[in-house]
Amino acid sequence: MSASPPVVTFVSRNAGKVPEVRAVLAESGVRVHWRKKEFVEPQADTLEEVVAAKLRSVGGISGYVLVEDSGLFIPSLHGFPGVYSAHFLEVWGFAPMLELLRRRSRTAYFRTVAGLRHGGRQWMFVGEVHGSIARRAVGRGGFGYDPIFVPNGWNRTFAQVPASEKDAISHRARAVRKVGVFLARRRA
Ligand code: ITT
Repeated sequence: MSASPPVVTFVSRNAGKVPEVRAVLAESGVRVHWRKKEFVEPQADTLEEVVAAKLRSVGGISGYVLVEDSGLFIPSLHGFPGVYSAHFLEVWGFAPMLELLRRRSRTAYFRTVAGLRHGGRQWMFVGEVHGSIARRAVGRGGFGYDPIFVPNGWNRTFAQVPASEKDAISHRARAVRKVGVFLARRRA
């Protein structure tokens, strides 16, 4: 049995991810220390490859280290923006996507791959939430694509609900919740 891991260092440049990761890991009694870092992301086809590169670059940090990579995937746009989600939003905003989807299926999903590292060992955990792209951006909560993503069974975007409602079902929460369960089992 391994020693108790009460703290995980979460490495990311994205302040919006931090309260979500914190709230979800708190469910398993795990505390989160945020280390702000800008990753040099590789040109990669999958979130898993990006996470593997992120995990390599945090090798010098002791204890449990968590990274994650997320993307919005739209099947009618052949999975775009996917691994390019951050770049696309920074450069173009929502407008071209909303325009492209005027005559295409609005079905979409968010996917997160969370990577956990401890010494020389590492693990990956995946979470997804499926839904559709709204006709226009609505709501002020969350970050990134939250104002245009409506989960299946909802009539509101992620940006229109309290954080706890997003954290109940989101891609990130689903992946990170698996991390919490994994860490709790290792402590048991
Ligand atoms: P890292 O330092 O953790 O890499 P990042 O902002 O570059 O932070 P990602 O590459 O994982 O993060 O995320 C890609 C983009 O996808 C991100 O910048 C957001 O625009 C969007 N995104 C990710 N998770 C989201 C969420 O829960 N809600 C809305 N948009 C999200």
